[in-house]
Amino acid sequence: MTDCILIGAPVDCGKRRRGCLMGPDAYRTAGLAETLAALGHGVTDIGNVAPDQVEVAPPRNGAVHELALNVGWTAALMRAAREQAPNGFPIFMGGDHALSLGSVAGMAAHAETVGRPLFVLWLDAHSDFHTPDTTTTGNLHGTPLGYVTGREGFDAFPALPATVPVSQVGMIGLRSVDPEERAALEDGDATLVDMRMIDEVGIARPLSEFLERVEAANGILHVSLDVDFLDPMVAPAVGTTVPGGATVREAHLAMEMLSDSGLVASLDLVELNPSLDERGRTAALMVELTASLMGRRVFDRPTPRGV
Ligand code: NNH
Ligand code: MN
Ligand code: MN
Ligand code: MN
Repeated sequence: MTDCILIGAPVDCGKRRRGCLMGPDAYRTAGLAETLAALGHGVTDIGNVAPDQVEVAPPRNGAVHELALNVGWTAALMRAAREQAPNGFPIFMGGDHALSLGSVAGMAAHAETVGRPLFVLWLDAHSDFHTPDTTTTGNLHGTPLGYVTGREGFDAFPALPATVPVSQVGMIGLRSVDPEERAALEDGDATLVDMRMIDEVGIARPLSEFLERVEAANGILHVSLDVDFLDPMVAPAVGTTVPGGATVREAHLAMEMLSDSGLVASLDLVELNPSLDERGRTAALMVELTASLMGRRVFDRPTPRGV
């Protein structure tokens, strides 16, 4: 039994297309709390966090969108993560991926407090390794891994209480990496698993190799699940669809293996844009994947309601 703490993070400033602010309520409507409770977990929904009000100097890169609001969210969510992590298993209901500047930075601080290294698993079509200086779109949802690993260019953002070494980051599902991100990733030692590797060897092998490293280091793991990790045919409710993504079973297998590992300490559910969904199917799939991460076995799956 785990004490799940649902944290609403209706961040919608990490890109131009609006709608992710409805994400937390879409997860509530899809029955996230009830699903976790039915698995025997304790569930507390603390409601939605609000961004801090901050003022910042204008960004060097004129393309950057909504810098002050993104900084305000980062400060508020970093604080929420540090406050809630000692009480249970935080689940950040997004909100776009800019929320992870705060959630991951806060979990890194928590990990340091408990004396264990934080590893981060990024399930995403994108590497999100930009900085405010390198982004060409100006969309800060493309920067959280740049921030938490301590790349330069984030001077407007809160100082990191603890950074996550690039060697402790695993990215699985990659199929859209910008040239500046690629150049920076080539200098580092992140674990990079693109869709071709998943096609060739499956998702299980690279994931279990990564989990073995987390375990060997006595680490704890933060999982950041971007809707666009999934193939748009099964998860249409995201602004940045990239064809050729993970299948339903690849995603569930990853979650089942993560559950078995016992290493996961916290989760982000990001980029769900309910205005792009089809009868709630993407929100429902994200809830099902969360259930697999929290221990639901294939054989435990309940008969669907309403049939
Ligand atoms: N790399 C692109 C950018 O920086 C896309 C980022 N978009 C995402 N990331 N959806 O997950 O704008
Ligand atoms: Mn992302
Ligand atoms: Mn993405
Ligand atoms: Mn970009």
